[in-house]
Amino acid sequence: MELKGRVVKKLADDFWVHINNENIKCKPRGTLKGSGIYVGDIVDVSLQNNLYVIENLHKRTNLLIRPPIANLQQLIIVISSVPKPDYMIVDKLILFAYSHGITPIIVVNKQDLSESENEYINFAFFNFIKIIYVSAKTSKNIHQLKNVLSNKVSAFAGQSAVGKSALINMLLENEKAIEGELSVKINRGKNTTRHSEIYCHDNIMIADTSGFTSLDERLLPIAYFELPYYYPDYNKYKRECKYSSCVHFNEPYNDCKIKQLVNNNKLDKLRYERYKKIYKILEEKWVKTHG
Ligand SMILES: Nc1nc2c(ncn2[C@@H]2O[C@H](COP(=O)(O)OP(=O)(O)OP(=O)(O)O)[C@@H](O)[C@H]2O)c(=O)[nH]1
Ligand SMILES: [Mg+2]
Ligand SMILES: [Zn+2]
Repeated sequence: MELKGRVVKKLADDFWVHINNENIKCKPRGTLKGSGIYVGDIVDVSLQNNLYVIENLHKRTNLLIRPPIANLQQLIIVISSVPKPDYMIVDKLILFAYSHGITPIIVVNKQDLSESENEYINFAFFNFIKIIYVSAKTSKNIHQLKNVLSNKVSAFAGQSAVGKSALINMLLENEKAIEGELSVKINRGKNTTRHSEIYCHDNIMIADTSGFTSLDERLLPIAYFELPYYYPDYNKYKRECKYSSCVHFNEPYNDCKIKQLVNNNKLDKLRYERYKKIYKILEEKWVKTHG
């Protein structure tokens, strides 16, 4: 009999597969050894001589290299009023998610703080993305967050001290005593390898992927001229730019609808400035690698 489940933990040649609310320790079948089964992979498992064996690896929807995880579905971008939001990090994380086929969701934490402290929270221009306002301290809207997380594999990302650990601990109901950073760093010379794991509680699956916080735009798998494609708020008006290949950058003002909308405050000026910054970084990277 074959069982289907998700790999939630990997240590050397041992894999733990989540089946029927249990993590079952498995060994890969001979031909799958060393073939790169990742945390997050969907596998078929059979029982042979009292040993669980991974028989088959299902096709992935995506694979992240750093941190190593397969089939991630949602990226929960946490922000708060204290520390003040860094919208460049938010934009880069959104871009990271879209460019890997992952759905980004913004969670604004610390809603228990007074309004005056929330003055830096302004997502008026982020109407293309789901935004949930919560408090890990008072549990406000946590059920809403749980709904969004249910039956999906999600990872949390965002600046330090916004409350990622506080939220995760609450969601997993302290099933695991997760202290501080979820990730364990294994130092091997110069390279830091991150160990990944998926924590399951009820139907919530949270990947330990704190590597996202120090997101490096050089890891973005996109060419500079593809950048506008990953801005749903710009894509909406794409047909209104004079040229279909418009990247809303060096084109004349009169030919670019996005520039006009930014100028008329219909699109966020600051997000557009950040767009241009990211564009330049990606362009420099392109020139370096393509001559
Ligand atoms: N007022 C308030 N404080 C919170 C809330 N959630 C977390 N905090 C506090 O914010 C601080 C940082 O929370 P953490 O959960 O450690 O933040 P983090 O995002 O995991 O930070 P890193 O692990 O450094 O990336 C702690 O002192 C928490 O007690 C909240 O909803 N309201
Ligand atoms: Mg933390
Ligand atoms: Zn344009």
